[in-house]
Amino acid sequence: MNLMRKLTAALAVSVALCTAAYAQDILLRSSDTHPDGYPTVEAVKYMGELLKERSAGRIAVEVYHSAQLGEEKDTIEQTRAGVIDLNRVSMGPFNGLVPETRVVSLPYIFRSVEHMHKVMDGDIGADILSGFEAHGLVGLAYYDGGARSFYNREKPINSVEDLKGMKFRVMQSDIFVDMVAALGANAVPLPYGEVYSSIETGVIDGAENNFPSYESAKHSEVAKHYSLDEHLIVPEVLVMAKSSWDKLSADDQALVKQAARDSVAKQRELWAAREEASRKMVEDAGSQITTPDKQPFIDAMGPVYEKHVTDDKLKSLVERIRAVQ
Ligand code: GTR
Repeated sequence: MNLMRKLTAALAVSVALCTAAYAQDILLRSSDTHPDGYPTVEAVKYMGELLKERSAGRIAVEVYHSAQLGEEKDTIEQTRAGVIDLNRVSMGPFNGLVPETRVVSLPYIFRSVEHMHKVMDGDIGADILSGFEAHGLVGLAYYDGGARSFYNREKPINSVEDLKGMKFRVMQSDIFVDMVAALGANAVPLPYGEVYSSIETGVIDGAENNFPSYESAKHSEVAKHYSLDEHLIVPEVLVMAKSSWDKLSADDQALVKQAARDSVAKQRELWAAREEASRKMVEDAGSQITTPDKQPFIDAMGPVYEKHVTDDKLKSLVERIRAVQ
């Protein structure tokens, strides 16, 4: 009887342990440079809600917004090291690491946001996403980042000539440095968090970004001239640490991938609304928007393509992207 009781107790403990192991929460920590409420931050939160619901509470996502975990270049390294599980970043800062991301960082590679969607939602997008795997990351989904244009504290920009000799901050990638040089201006690669004070103190004349970043990072307070030249349409990407991914069961991996995919439509919806709202906000606060003829800007990009589109893989990606109607 005594033995029976002991056996039953032992069984109860192991059942409890198994259940505990099964019910154990998986917490995925996610990084974003943008403030709370920004479309990318909200989209990853939404993905977290979907995951929680679909895993019956086992998997949760915690979003650390406002660069709480660091600037993008650093968080990319921390994600590769598995310290951060998820990271929502621009494709730009990946240029030195993941060669496939270079093609979407070429100026005027996309004719429009619709063209970018078609490309990224199809085979080419899938090929680029799989390029992250060799670098300790799993590419989960693309988000919208709209079009990026130049803004500055000095004067309205109506032509390429107006940019001559000016100093602009760019994301940390050699392609963007050469892009600015091709326009006759000077590029200063800096982390996002240093842009406001660098413009304010006159270390640089301006930067380049979409309306929601220009507005939410308050660059619009210190650089009132925004010129809609739309030289870059760089998608945002959501990546996961390969080591965090490998810890998940195949079923949970599928849940994560699907929730990420399902957050894309939500992000696009939030993005469209925020782009319009941000533009209105900065205009109301006194920003002057000019709309220069884009063709001379496009024509000036020849040297950037000549220098950076050299290997066959990139050449074929450029051709494939251009062929998408
Ligand atoms: C934003 C982008 C960020 C960051 C930033 C920058 O548009 O969403 O991920 O790359 O630009 O310019 O550093």
